[in-house]
Amino acid sequence: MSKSQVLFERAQQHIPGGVNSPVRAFRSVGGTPRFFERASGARLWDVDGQEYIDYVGSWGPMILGHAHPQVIDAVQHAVSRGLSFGAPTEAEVTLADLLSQLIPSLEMVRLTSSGTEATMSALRLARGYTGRDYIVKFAGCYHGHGDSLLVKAGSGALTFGQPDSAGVPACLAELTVVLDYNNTQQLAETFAKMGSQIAAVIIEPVVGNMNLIVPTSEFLNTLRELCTQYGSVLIFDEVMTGFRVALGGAQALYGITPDLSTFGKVIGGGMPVGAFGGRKDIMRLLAPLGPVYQAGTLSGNPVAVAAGLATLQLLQIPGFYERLGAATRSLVEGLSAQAHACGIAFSAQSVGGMFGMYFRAGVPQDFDEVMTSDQKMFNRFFHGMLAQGIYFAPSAFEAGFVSSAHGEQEIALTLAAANRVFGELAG
Ligand code: KE4
Repeated sequence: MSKSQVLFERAQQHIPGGVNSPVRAFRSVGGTPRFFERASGARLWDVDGQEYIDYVGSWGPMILGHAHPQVIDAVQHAVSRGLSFGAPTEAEVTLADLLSQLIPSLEMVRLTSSGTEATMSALRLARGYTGRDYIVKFAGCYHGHGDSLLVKAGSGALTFGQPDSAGVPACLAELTVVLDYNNTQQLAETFAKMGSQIAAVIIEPVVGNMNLIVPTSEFLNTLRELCTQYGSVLIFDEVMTGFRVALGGAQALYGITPDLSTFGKVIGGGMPVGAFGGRKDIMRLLAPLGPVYQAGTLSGNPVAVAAGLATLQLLQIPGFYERLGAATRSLVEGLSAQAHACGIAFSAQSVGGMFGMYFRAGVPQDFDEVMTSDQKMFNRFFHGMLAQGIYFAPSAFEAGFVSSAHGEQEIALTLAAANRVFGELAG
């Protein structure tokens, strides 16, 4: 037995499913999750000493690659001065100022320790601001595991066919209206019917949790117009897209100004940081200023903030996103070319440093089309690449991530491995 297998058996004694987050369990792809012991740049090493080129990047945070020296230095400096004070520090003010500078819609911002806290807090704030109860989300989008959002959710919930979690009271779930992503007509009809009752619409402006789905500009622009018309709060959940698809996030890429935005992942550089923020007139309702309560023992933690600040500084280097986008495009174009050469129904696309790949002929536009992808072929591809030392997300319903540490060599090695695996799949 491999050390990962031994550890996985042991882990299942006291940790449900042997993992601290379900999607890590390899349940949809089968086999044993790899237990990792170290990482550097674009590479991971598991407990059996196997090396992998990493396209999960801790599900997005590791945009600079693993263990970037400047991030490590910043964390070590912060750690040496104390781990947590539960009191304000200059670093979190600097991070708030920087986020507001890089994302102009963030007139004010509150830090949390996860993306889930950010989205659930943003929803509570929107309900408090509007005095309304209904929220709108889109099937296949995942916004963390807050009760109101575990309705037709994506990511791990979709992976395990549990888009609606047990334990969420029906009286709460019924306040979450679920629509179809990119269905502009359905959106307009829903607002015509109940717009004055909708507190907020929360959306992944580029979806990464039902694999990658790109919005149509008509859909996003109509959403913005309808929220403005009916006084509903438009929340861009940029936990994944923030600083991933562009320095200004998806809102910069598509030229849409949301009322609130949520962040996570990249802004912590691999450490636990989330954030939500936006219009001052809404954010002013937050305690201690206003009646909407929200809190967190480790919110703004100085060590986590140090990692985030060091990461965000490096992302501002001129040309960073051009290079990241080019590397990601070369990956998806190479994968598509090789699959097609082997006669495999395959498509792929990328937005900035995130990508989607689908075992279906065309790129999907919505949830229903994603579901027509050949999941069995994906699973065979996943394991074939894993055996070749290439680590993709262990789910057909997740996006992939490239870092600035993925150079020409890493892409070439990945495409060479894919050439072999596609050949086996076609054989
Ligand atoms: P966290 O609570 O996991 O930090 O963030 C929740 C969240 C919110 N919004 C979006 C758009 C997200 O993608 C996420 C979390 N993403 C998943 C990956 N698809 C995290 C991986 C996991 O659940 O283990």
